[in-house]
Amino acid sequence: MSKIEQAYELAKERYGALGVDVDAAMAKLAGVPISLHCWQGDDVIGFEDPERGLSGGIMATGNYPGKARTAVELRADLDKAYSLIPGTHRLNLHAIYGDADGAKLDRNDWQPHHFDKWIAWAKENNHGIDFNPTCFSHPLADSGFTLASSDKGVRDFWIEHCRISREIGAHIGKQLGTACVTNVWIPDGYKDTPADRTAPRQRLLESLDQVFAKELDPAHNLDAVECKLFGLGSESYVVGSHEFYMGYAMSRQKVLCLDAGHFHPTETISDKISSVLLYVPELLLHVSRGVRWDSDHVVTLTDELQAIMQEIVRGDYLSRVHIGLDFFDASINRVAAWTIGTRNAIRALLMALLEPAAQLREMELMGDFTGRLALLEELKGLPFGAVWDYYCQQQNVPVGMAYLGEIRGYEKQVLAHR
Ligand code: RNT
Ligand code: ZN
Repeated sequence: MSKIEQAYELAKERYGALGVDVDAAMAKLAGVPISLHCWQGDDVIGFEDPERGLSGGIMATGNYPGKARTAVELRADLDKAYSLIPGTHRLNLHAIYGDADGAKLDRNDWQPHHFDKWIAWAKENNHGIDFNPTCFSHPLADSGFTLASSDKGVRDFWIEHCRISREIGAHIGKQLGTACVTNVWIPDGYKDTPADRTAPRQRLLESLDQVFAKELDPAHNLDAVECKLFGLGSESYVVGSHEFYMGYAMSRQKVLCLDAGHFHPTETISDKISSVLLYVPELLLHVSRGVRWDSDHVVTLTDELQAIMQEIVRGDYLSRVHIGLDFFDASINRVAAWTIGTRNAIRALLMALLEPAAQLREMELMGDFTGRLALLEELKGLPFGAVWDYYCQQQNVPVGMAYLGEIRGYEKQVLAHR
């Protein structure tokens, strides 16, 4: 027996004594896909025009060498990341990442067939795909407004883009046999105090109703909407606030997207999950990490990450929550950023699956809050790492820091030559 197996056997005994079935937890974990966001691979630039900088109140800082410049490079980088992450996972694509064989297309030129290479690649590797209209980084978004613009021409342009994006999503979902979650996020907002908070929200509501007017088969495409508190340059007012989209998703029965970095700094999304799922059919999570003004740091194993995964598991919501990631760090190796962030999300999910749920619930119902506190704290010291290592080995991915050696090799052989 290897050291990893020995440690695993001992860990299994410890968890077993609490009534936790470790093998069942790992089997369940293996069935949960995480949607990796393509945009970590090139700092949210896309393939329309590399000269067109990132706008929309989001920003990637750093100039670590080796970012992907083409769809072929991006897929190669993703393949590398997926090979270091246990399990089978999805890809979250933005519209600006269509693959038109290098031809320059503008925003509303993208059609479903421009994503066929992504679809073929996904089929080969068993990845589902999710999608996003790109309502930023474009001259018609320079005013800071898209779907909520006071200019009808601008509004119509973005309505059309969002409509096509849903069709692309449905095309992808149909081809892959797994529904594509198409998530609408827009940057619209004001830097300084608005005189009218109402009109832009009324316009956004009308635009969204137009975007979603055509019914699409939910087996192919699921519509999601994402709120935000503020962005760079939209510090005072964001049209698509939490209340706006919560109301929208509830009244239209859409998927609500909660981004962990889009709320007040001390506000957490973990506590929202069980509330909103009483009223919306499904959730999309953008698992991220806010640090001061930035909402998109690489996901680390924080208390909040663990709380999010605990909520999903404790509430038995795995079938109603789509777990996606959303961070972009251009100051470190981008393949490492994906790998570290995704492995952390999966680690936190495994920790949640290893909870002695029945016992904790029982204590709570009996009013034994002392016991609940004691057990929750004891769990933090259990040999969780031994189970994680064994899971990685079982899934044929590097155990522990060994993934970093692989990334360093890839950097030398591939990234350094870009
Ligand atoms: C921006 C939103 C949104 C984006 C992506 C690139 O604050 O979080 O999800 O990060 O669309
Ligand atoms: Zn997001």
